[in-house]
Amino acid sequence: MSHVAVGVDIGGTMIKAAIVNEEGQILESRSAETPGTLKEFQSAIEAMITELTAIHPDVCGVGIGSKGIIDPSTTRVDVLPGTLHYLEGQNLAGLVRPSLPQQVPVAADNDARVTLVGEMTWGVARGCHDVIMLTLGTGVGGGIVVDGRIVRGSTGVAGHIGHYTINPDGPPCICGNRGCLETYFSARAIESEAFAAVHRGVATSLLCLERQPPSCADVFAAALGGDEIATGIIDRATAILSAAIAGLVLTLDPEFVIIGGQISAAGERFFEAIRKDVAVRTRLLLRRDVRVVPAALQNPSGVTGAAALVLFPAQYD
Ligand code: BMX
Ligand code: ZN
Repeated sequence: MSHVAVGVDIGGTMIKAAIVNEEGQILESRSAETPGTLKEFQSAIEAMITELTAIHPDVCGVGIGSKGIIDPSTTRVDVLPGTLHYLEGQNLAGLVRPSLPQQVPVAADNDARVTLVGEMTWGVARGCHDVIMLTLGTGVGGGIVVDGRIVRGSTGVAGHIGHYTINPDGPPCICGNRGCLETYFSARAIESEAFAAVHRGVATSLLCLERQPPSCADVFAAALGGDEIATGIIDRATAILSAAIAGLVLTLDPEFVIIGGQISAAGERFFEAIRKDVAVRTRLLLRRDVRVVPAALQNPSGVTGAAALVLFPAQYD
């Protein structure tokens, strides 16, 4: 009989939990807006896991992907600036264990890294040796595979592509740096640009939206509808993203690049713009056009990868 596990994805906007089987299928799922306090977080995660394990009490464990720097050996959140700062110093295993029906293993790692684990287990990265993954969401997450193994670095921080310095004098970032990639391309960065345009009263369809300030999805939709301001915001952000990807490609020479996260649903026009710019920037040295592909496991891809941490522990320790 196929084992099942609980996969949990702790993101900047939503927290999600699901029962996932060994085929990577989601059997049950729950989600909630990311709470603002530890107490609210604890009750939200407890409610989700209690509901899911009431339906599937035979779970073999819980895997957790979270923003920030997570110590997989203890599940401690070592660093987590921004809206989830209250989790810093917490052991994620300790937060979920009270809701579990029996003593089962609890594993945790950075959310982008576990999303890549999902792609290595059931998605486009199966059997790959050298791959870069970016998760384009509230922030920009990263995961890197070199010689078939996930790169963690000397203290587990490796892969934080979102904090690659794009412009030394750029906007301040939650990580304490300035001009990080995610201050130019991420849902928050795109929404900040849209808010600024609306705030200045610029002629754009974004002004007429009922929901203010516009969401990242609203900006992409307005660009698709031909709105010049929205198109400019998306094109400028995408040009910076693809330049950063070109730098990563020449640094790591991956077989291909995977793009996941909520923004990857922006469609073929978005991917084509990235592929073209990355090719122009890297073709001479690389002598090939590196493939840039969407993640196979669509949202909530983070929960399936998280579940893989406990469904197939031997592969990712
Ligand atoms: C941030 C960083 C990463 C996280 C990524 C995606 C921090 C420093 N978060 O770059 O750890 O993987 O965002 O976050 O706290 P998400 O909100 O898009 O899931
Ligand atoms: Zn940063």
